[in-house]
Amino acid sequence: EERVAICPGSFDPVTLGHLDIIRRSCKLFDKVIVAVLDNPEKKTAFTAEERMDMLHRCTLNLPQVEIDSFHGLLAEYARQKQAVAVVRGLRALSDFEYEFQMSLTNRNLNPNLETIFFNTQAENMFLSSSVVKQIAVFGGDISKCVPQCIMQDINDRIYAGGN
Ligand code: COD
Repeated sequence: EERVAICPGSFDPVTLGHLDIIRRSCKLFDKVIVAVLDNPEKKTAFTAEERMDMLHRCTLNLPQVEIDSFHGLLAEYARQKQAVAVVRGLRALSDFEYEFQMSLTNRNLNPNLETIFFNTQAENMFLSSSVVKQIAVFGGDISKCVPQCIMQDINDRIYAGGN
């Protein structure tokens, strides 16, 4: 039977930190659904469609990956997809409390759902979508933060000196 995992997130935009977690999930699961939270109340730099399109372009080399979006509860979405696990990344101790609470909540809502954590690679320790946006707004170099294929999308949208 096919073992499905979900990598949920905002991916606003996807970074090399996200891609590392996605790639490593592919080693453990038959199918990895990268699920973009589509929450109109949450202000994002990119629409859900744009975030999915960037994810798609960055994961063409990973045949097990499927890009999707979801709204509402992750536990419910996981049930629909018959996923056995949610995969999350942990950067620092500061990620722990939020992640711990989220995993307990998700398991209360869906007892069949396990959350597993991958520790970050040292070079991605301080990398987040927010950091990428902060660098890009001032025209800084984001080439160590995101894949080449989406750099233009980010600079076009974020760089304050652009048009
Ligand atoms: N290194 C390693 N991992 C990283 C790095 C990095 N540099 N950067 C990000 N990651 C990991 C994150 O730890 C996370 O696991 C994943 O990549 C996605 O990150 P983000 O920041 O894009 O995603 P979040 O944290 O905004 O996603 C939150 C959810 C959308 C999963 C959450 O809000 C949710 O499930 N919402 C739906 C409502 C719900 O079900 N709520 C109940 C649960 S409390």
